Amino acid sequence: MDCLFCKMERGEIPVKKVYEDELVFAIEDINPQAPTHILVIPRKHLVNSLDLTPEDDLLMGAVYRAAATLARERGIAEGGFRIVNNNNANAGQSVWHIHFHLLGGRHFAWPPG
Ligand code: D5M
Repeated sequence: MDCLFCKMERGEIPVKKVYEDELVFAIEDINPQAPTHILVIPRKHLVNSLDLTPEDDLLMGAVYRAAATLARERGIAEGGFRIVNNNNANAGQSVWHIHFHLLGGRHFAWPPG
């Protein structure tokens, strides 16, 4: 499949995985928007949250637990962090394989831009 994150998952594009387990892996974002900006990526190819089915409930738990583990490892847990998932055009989704941005290390405004 011609999908950037699937190619990373299969090892066809070399990338440093900063976390991995059976269900997800994580990489540094190429265009960081905060001092910590990591992408938590399900191994399974789903386009975005609209593709989720009940069989992905375990996967979503793995995503959030991986993000929390990474937040603690990077020292951003107590200060505060965001987990962001962009879905479709208005949200700015640019890679069509579901992924979750872990952002931290600075203050974030609300509402988001
Ligand atoms: O987020 C897609 C994110 O993917 C965006 O923040 C850039 C990142 N990206 C794109 N290509 C790469 C590579 N090769 N390595 C690391 N990060 C990458 P979205 O929510 O779809 O806009």
